[in-house]
Amino acid sequence: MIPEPRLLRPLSASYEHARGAIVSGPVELADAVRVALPGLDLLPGDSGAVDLRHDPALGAEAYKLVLGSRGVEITAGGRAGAFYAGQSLHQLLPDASYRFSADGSWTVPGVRIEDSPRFAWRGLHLDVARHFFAKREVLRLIDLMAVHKLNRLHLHLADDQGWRVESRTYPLLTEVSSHRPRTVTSLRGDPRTYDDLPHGGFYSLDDLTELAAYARARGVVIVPEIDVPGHASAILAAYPALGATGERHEVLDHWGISPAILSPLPPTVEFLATIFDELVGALGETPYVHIGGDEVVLDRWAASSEITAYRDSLGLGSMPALQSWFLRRLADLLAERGSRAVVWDEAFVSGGLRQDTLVMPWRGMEVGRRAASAGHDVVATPVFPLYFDYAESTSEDEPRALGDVITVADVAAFAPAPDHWTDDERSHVVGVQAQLWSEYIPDAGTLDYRAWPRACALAEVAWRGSAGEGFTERLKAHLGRLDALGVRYRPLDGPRPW
Ligand code: TNX
Repeated sequence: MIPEPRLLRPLSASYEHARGAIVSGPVELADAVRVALPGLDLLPGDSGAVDLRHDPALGAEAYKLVLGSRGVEITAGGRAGAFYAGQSLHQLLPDASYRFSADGSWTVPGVRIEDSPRFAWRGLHLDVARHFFAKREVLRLIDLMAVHKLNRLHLHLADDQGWRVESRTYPLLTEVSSHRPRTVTSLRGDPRTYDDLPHGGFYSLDDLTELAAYARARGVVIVPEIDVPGHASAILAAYPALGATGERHEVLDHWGISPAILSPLPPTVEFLATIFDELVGALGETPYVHIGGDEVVLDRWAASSEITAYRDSLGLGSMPALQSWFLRRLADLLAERGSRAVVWDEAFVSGGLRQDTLVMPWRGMEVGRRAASAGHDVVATPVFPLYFDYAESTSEDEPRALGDVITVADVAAFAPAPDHWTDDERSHVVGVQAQLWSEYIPDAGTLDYRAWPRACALAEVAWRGSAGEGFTERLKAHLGRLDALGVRYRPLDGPRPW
């Protein structure tokens, strides 16, 4: 199984799974099991092959599962635990159970499982700004995350190259900023572009509502990101007055760090407050909102007399201090809306964050350790080995990617909360997340190829804390499930299967 359960004991009796098996127990838990096994026509009923019980003493994501001649007994701490018990049951059935044509009658060896996750945050980040992914592609990614007991989908909704969500208050964000033109002639064929073609797309607020509900039913929380105050060219193509200079920018047609930056003045804060209202309104309960804070070029703040005067009026001594003040202001607004802010690590380094802000150390775990020892919760996100936009080998047959190599084995060897940290530092590591930046992920096929099977290793580390015994062998067997699911993963020995 991937991820491997904490405790798994074979039993001598076997379990016979029949088509149309009845699931009984508390309605919400039974529903979760049925959602976890979508192709198998499980039916609700008073007593039957799969029997569920709620045990509040278990954690919400914890479960016990016994498969034997009396059927399946599941004890779950909550809906998520029941869902994960269903996923584990699914993995105990043959690979064919993942096909829509599954006929649903099998005999499998009995087993007893007791399971719960090591980390609360088991995430994948998807950059829908550089290349847009259609709603149905995101729904499918949620399905695949659920199979692997991953539970946070971080959607990077805004960057220099595109704004990807409807705003009813600021309609130009989609009219102007959700698409970018063909690359300008001087950059055609430059490695800072992908294919020089026009590109666009966005989710309506109703799409977000649908995504959030679909995700929630599968234990996945959507974490929206609006990256500010840098990475803001797309916003400034629509509403230039929100920028430091007031000048109009273009939606960028190439990658890299742009000097475009939002102003920290009150109109920008009001704009973002409205965007947060719309996001939280559409997503429903939104425990986390990511506000970026990475790769900010502060030159244009320093060059603005209005911004300098504003900084002085706040009694702040430097532009980095003003940036911290700005991000803290946004985190306060989010707190009023019931959400915690999440930031990339530069925002921690410039100081002044709210204590409850989560930090994502992308530049390496040393800065993550500093954030943890300063009392911030940390989600491990270092480039190596968690940037899944990077290639898996130097073969010329790999699809075009960023330079470095990150293998499945690198991911499996990763320790999110290293042994040499203090207990206090380790206790602040709430999870681990891989990043799918999409400069070089232009479509759903390449997304599959970059994500899988590296995300299987991520799931193993996120669920268990470290890869369990026999991971490589279990992964080889697990690929049969991905085949049945139609995932265009990267084969272990090399570039591409199709
Ligand atoms: C750095 S990680 C970025 C992204 C790029 C990525 C490419 C981070 C917060 N910023 O804007 O897409 O590298 O790997």
